[in-house]
Amino acid sequence: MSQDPKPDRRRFLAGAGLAGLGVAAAGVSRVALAALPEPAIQTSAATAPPLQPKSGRPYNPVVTLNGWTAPWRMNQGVKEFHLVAEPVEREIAPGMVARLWGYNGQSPGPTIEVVEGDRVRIFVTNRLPEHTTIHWHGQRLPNGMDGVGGLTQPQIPPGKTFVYEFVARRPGTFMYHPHADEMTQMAMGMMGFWVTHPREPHPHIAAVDRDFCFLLNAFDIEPGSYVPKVNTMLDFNLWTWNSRAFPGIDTLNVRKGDRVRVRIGNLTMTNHPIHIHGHEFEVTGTDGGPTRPESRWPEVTTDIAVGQMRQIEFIADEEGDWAMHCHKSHHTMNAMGHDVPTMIGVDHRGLVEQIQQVVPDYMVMGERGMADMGEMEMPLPDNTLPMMTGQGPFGAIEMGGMFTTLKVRRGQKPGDYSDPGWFKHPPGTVAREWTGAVPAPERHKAAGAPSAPAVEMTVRKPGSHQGH
Ligand SMILES: [Cu+2]
Repeated sequence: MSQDPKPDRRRFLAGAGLAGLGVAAAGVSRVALAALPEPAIQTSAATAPPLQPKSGRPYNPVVTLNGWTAPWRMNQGVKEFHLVAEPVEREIAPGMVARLWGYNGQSPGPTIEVVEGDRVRIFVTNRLPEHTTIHWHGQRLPNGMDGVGGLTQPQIPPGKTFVYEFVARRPGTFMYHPHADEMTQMAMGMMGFWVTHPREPHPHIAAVDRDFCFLLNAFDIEPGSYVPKVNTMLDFNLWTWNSRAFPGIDTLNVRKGDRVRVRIGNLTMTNHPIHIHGHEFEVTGTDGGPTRPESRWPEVTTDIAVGQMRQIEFIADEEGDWAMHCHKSHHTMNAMGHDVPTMIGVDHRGLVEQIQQVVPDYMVMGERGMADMGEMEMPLPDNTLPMMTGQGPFGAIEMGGMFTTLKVRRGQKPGDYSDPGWFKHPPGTVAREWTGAVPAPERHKAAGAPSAPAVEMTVRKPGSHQGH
């Protein structure tokens, strides 16, 4: 993990404000007072360590998976942020870079963390080729600050800076995204996370040891290209957490016994059942705020619908490397041609390489199923991720997309978010091959057959499938 916010040298002067701020305190230049907060720019897709608050009310900061928290400045009691909407380059996973739109150098933009009751002022500079706005999803605020272009404000033209200002009235988990040419701008990756921490201990908000957050998003980027197709409605080929796909998503590294909170927001166009192995969790918060304790129940998968936020919490009391993923299996794969025929039972050795010389993104299922694809190094077009990939301590993990690992370790120090490596299983606790006798199944004897004939399958599934 490394935090690498490079302060941008470019300064923005509020021209109209210069005269009005003439009554500066001695020793503070008028220019300094009039200048907007310098926008911090992030160039790295690594998970930044939590940003401990140096000013304003204290709180326990979150960790944004493959993201970071925006720094702020206090200006006469107001927390000031500066977001710059601009084209960015985002590494989706090692081996693939996407040309997206985002904020302050990355997609998603930085997480904004404030405390209940804070007055927040956000300068938004538009460096996109078209107008934009920011909608503060889920917040209680004056109607004119809601960021719906045409309805509650004029859109922010290219090159201009607008100011939003409101009090963060209720604690909880929020998101921000444009409400201007929304389909295009969200398909291009414009979004960010917002956390409002409680001002004082809240009966429905537990103190936690680790507090993670990320957004669910999705892109349709043709193999070999860099820019998302913005008109795709459902058939995306890159299912991402904070614009990262497995094996590019960082692991959630926790100490055994930690109370862990994970905040997830969904800005894709479909639902995602998020599943954690080895532990039960409770949904402790939704879009509307913290849930009442008597309304909670234990579960291992929670569905997060479009535009929703969920806060889940659990005690990480089982050591190991636990899978954490979307349970739609098409969402744990990377760019796949959706119109590939099923080829189980068909011998097509050597054919793929030949066809790919003519049709670069041609892919087929393996003849014995899909698992072959997790192991073999298929010839791929440039800037494309393998459909199923990742190496674990026991071989190919055969995943992509919305998949990562929750790593629970006894020895993980409080505040240490670094990757502890693979889990070392105690002797005798790993599934192993049975080497004793294997009796024939009873049902074959009952039917009078000595053994069942080997099943030969030749399947061809025509047509493309939409809507997953
Ligand atoms: Cu999903």
